[in-house]
Amino acid sequence: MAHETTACPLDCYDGCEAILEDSKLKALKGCHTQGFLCPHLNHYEEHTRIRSARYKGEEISISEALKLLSEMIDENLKSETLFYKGSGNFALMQDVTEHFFASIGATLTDGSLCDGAGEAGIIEGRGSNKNMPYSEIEKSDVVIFWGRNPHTTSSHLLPLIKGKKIIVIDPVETQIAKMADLFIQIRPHADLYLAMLIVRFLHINDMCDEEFLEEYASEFEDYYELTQTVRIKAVLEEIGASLGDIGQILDMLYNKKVAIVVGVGVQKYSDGADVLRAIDTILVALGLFGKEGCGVAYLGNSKEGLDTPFYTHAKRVSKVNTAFDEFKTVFIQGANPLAQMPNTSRVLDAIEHTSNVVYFGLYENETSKRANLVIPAKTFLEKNDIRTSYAHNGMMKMKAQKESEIGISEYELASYLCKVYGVELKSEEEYLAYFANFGVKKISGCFEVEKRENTPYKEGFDTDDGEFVFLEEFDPINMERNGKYLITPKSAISLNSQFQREKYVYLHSSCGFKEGDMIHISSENGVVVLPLKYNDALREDCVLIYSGTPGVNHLTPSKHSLDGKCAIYQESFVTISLEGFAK
Ligand SMILES: Nc1nc2c(c(=O)[nH]1)N[C@H]1C(S)=C(S)[C@@H](COP(=O)(O)OP(=O)(O)OC[C@H]3O[C@@H](n4cnc5c(=O)[nH]c(N)nc54)[C@H](O)[C@@H]3O)O[C@H]1N2
Ligand SMILES: Nc1nc2c(c(=O)[nH]1)N[C@H]1C(S)=C(S)[C@@H](COP(=O)(O)OP(=O)(O)OC[C@H]3O[C@@H](n4cnc5c(=O)[nH]c(N)nc54)[C@H](O)[C@@H]3O)O[C@H]1N2
Ligand code: SF4
Ligand SMILES: [Mo]
Repeated sequence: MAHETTACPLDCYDGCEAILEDSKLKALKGCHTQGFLCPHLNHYEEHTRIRSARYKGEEISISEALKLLSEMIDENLKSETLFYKGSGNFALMQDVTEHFFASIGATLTDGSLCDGAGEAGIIEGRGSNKNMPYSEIEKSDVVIFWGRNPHTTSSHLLPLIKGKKIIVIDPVETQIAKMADLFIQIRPHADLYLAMLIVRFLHINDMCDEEFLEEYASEFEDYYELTQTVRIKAVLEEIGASLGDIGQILDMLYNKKVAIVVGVGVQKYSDGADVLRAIDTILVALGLFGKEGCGVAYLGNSKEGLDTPFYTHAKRVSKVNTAFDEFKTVFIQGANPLAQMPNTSRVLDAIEHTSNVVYFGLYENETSKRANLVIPAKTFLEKNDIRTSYAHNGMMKMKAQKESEIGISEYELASYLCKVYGVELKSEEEYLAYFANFGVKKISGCFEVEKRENTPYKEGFDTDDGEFVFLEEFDPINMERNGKYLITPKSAISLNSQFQREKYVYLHSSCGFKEGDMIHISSENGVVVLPLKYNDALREDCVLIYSGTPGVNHLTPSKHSLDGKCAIYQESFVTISLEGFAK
């Protein structure tokens, strides 16, 4: 019997559609998936999940867990309960719990561990963050992968870029860098300068689209002046690019349909917003916004074009540096803050001083281990939902594929709590239908979010006067190295801290240490000790520890980006030594 399909719920650009057949997850082919899934979903059901609820280490039933949860909420002022949600499951019904907590006056979060700095920069320039979808990247001639690793994080883009000219700008020689027509192994945190210099040379070489600039970006001359403050020769030498590289970039971009595909690596810094704005400016100079096959593909807002049926008004604290111990009860859903928030020792100290820590998730991890109440969730295969993506315009229904005795869905949990506290809640079907209404079936037969455009900004930008707002000043990048750069990109075997976790530190083989040596890595925030593996795809001035590696965030600061309230994981330098020989 043919049954209805679901979609991968993970925090990933691709948002693949799938179906469970003969106990195996299979990809759909056609709308938003090219007939294959990635290792995460191919092995999804092999990962050991939490099977039962527990309180202070003792196994309890789900109904006992729910009762305990409501008692915890009752113990204190409602604002002393914090609802903290991560991105373990990206589907839309996941917010139904937020509806409950907001409705009773609990505290929620804002800010971002992910793409918030870059998004802020995009909004400052364009007035909104409307993304270039995959279907448009497919129409481009040239694709620049700027701090984005598609083989690991967006593999469904790869079939769409066959035959195109590829430029890669990354401190790591990634798989896509090996295939590229041009690869710039840039020094980390130097992208702002490179983006500014590209625009400067576009202008010098009369390659700018003057008509476009006059109509949609009339302050361009001022920006050009700003780019003149970057010293060409000295800066290029420092950042790992040459005049020849810039010349090649200009040749490859001129008169072409250009897609700049940007990831989160470039903006894990205090000035991350400026970086995205400066990258945008390259396409502004070329007049390529609002044109077919052209644009910047970053992480769009996955909820773009939708309204929420849920109550969301609440007092909020930042996700980056929340002081958990300022709350009596902390309810953590779909997240592992003890591994993924920056500055782990600070987070750990706060969690240990919080009376009630509730973990609602699928897997055991640092956070579940320290929670007094653990509630197992249902997997996406066992519940109904619907999702959208931050990289394409699809809307994917997620029909439950099987039943299970284990866990409770977000809707069931919210529905229990709403009943206890007299909060209004509609039926699950009504919410799902509400979301589905923002979708429309296209001629292709695929469902898409109706209000999203394939080529946004056709009639100018979404700023007050329709013009692009240029960067007017920037903080000069500190070219002094106080140690090595820490880069923490995504791993192919984990989805942040879900699934198989990495456990090594990676250094260039010229580092002076042996593979397998226990390396002591320290920053002003803390220390982690990890065994060494060589990776000659790295620059010699970089230390790579994948996101999700236990302990990595002992090294990272709990500060915010200047704009966008975003974590700045790569802002601090690290020093390395052999364990036992640390100063
Ligand atoms: N397999 C897998 N897929 C994932 C995830 C995962 O954990 N595993 N996580 C998901 C999530 S939450 C997100 S946000 C996305 C992120 O998707 P991506 O942005 O593609 O992921 P990253 O690996 O963080 O960064 C991409 C590249 O940026 C480079 N980079 C780091 N610092 C700099 C810099 O200063 N300048 C430049 N130019 N490049 C730099 C890194 O070397 C890396 O190759 O991936 C999603 N997909
Ligand atoms: N150093 C460093 N740190 C980083 C990053 C980095 O690049 N470097 N990346 C940052 C980024 S981009 C992100 S997005 C964050 C991600 O950080 P988190 O949002 O904390 O993500 P995960 O570590 O993947 O944890 C997700 C949890 O969700 C649970 N889960 C999965 N599915 C469901 C479900 O259906 N229901 C419920 N209730 N729970 C579920 C799983 O048990 C899992 O433990 O990490 C950030 N941390
Ligand atoms: S590529 Fe992304 S959306 Fe597709 S199956 Fe893998 S994790 Fe899920
Ligand atoms: Mo993310």
